[in-house]
Amino acid sequence: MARTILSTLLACGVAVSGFSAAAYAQTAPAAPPAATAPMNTEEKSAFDKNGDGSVSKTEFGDFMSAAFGELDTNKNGSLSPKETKNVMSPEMFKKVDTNGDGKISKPEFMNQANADFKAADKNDNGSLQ
Ligand SMILES: [Ca+2]
Ligand SMILES: [Ca+2]
Ligand SMILES: [Ca+2]
Repeated sequence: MARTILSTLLACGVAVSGFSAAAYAQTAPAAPPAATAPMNTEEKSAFDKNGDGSVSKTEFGDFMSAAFGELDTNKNGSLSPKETKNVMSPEMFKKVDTNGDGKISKPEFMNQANADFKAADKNDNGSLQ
């Protein structure tokens, strides 16, 4: 089963501000990919900054943007396979690196984030409940 960046980030508990160790619970092999399952409260609170109980595309984008910054440990504006080894398989890296230059740029990362959001937004209303 293809895992999304979202589910992988959640599974690995990327140290984005506000993100809690609760995400580590998701590493159990039986856990469904987060993008296809309703988010639990802990997951949602990491995204839902305005606390209205749903995750808007803006909130999701802000989270993923912050995640990119966290992952880019050498702050050169792109992600190397080394920087993403904890959250992405080599296959996923290749998929996200759409121009195949061996680095994930922020636009490439955000494109994938948008695709993940769309996939999770089953009823297409622009927010995740
Ligand atoms: Ca919200
Ligand atoms: Ca980097
Ligand atoms: Ca690239």
